Amino acid sequence: MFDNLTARLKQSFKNIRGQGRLSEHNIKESLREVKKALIEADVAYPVVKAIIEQVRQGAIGQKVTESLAPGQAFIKIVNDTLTSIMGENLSELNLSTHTPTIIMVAGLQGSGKTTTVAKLAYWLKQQKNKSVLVTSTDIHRPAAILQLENLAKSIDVIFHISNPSETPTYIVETAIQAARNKGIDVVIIDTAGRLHVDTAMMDEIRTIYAVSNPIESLFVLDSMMGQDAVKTAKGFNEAIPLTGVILSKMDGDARGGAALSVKFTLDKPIKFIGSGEKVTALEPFYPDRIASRILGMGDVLSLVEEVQRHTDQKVIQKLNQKLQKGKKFDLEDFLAQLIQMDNMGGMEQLLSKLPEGNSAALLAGAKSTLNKKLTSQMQAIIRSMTKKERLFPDIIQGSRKRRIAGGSGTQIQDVNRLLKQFNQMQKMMKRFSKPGSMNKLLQGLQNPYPR
Ligand SMILES: Nc1nc2c(ncn2[C@@H]2O[C@H](COP(=O)(O)OP(=O)(O)OP(=O)(O)O)[C@@H](O)[C@H]2O)c(=O)[nH]1
Ligand SMILES: [Mg+2]
Repeated sequence: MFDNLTARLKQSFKNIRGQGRLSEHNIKESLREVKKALIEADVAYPVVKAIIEQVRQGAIGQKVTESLAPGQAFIKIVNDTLTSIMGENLSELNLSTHTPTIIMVAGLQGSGKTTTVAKLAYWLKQQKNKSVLVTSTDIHRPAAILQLENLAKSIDVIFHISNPSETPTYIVETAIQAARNKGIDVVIIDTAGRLHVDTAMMDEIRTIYAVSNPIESLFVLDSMMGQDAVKTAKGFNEAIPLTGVILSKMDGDARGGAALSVKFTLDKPIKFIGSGEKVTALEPFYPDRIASRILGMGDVLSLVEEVQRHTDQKVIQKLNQKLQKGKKFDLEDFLAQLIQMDNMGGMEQLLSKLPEGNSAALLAGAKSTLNKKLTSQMQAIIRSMTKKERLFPDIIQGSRKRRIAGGSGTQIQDVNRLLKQFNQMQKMMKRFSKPGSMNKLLQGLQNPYPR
């Protein structure tokens, strides 16, 4: 996410290093670079202009601050500007209505609406402790209703069954009635995808809006489509009053255009971002954290939150106690860690949130080797070991290796690589088991601007 933009912006900051203080003159070159980077990232032109102007004003008006070097001061100004252009603060989902709270999603074909309905239902259930009912008014695409039904089943959320022979009005009315009868907190309504803003489909979505009278009408915007999608959102907003946007597919090579353009162009907040096909891949949109991600400073807060949300604290505590007692990290522990990583959507996604710097460098090596496919392969290898082998990895030699490779459908080299990675992990764990070392790691994370 944002890789290109991040790299380009970094380049632009280089020019300011070593300057005495910020001035109209010495920021000129950097501003030009920032502008180029934003345009390349497919940010809408009026937004680019607004950002550049705001950064310029901020830089010139900058008092000489003792604590920040000019380069850092400039980065901070860009950071603050990007944050404000994206809406400054988290825009929360409005749940403060009489139950059931009605939420509807709309958007272009294939933008990720149905997936997002499931993600949102799961998020409401997990994070807000809400009971949720979902229903589909997509009577146009065969299998659309079944798709939602399967997703609902997978997250154990109530699915209100509908049928292509029914009208959207009937579906919405019966779904809301069912939710009332069952005392459900939130109803989420999926709608059919629209190829473009055509009259018949727009009439249909207007009807669905009128019948359901939702407190939240959310536009699911495929971030890979960039600022074009933002324009379409404007068209939708003329048909039904949108209350916010969910950016989907932020895990792809979205260049940042959509994230930076939505609030300014549409004057609607981004409420969530989706970053994967799994139902867990949804997070609230914090403009400040995203700005930090864009600037390559990582996103420590989301990272910490995500780790807490997905890790089994008991497993961690057990491991900590074990290490504190001076016991060795073994392959059983390694397996437990790999499983946790999977729960977190893979190492890759997690590490993308780390700031660059000392501690990230330490993990950068891991990033290249620990992709998702590999973690499941690694798990398979460990599962093919005997208990004794897991506890005393040193005994894994020639014939054992061959047996393990055979059992896990891998090659001897794969087993060797896993053992090597395990050794590295064991060393790292040894370092972290010393009192105070964890604090040091955290300090590294909290100082994204090493001088
Ligand atoms: N990588 C990635 N894929 C996503 C994300 N959200 C949705 N998808 C994928 O995008 C495709 C379309 O998703 P759907 O949820 O069916 O989209 P839709 O808007 O309901 O599509 P229609 O109902 O046909 O208009 C599916 O293959 C999803 O798995 C995301 O955040 N990241
Ligand atoms: Mg759909």
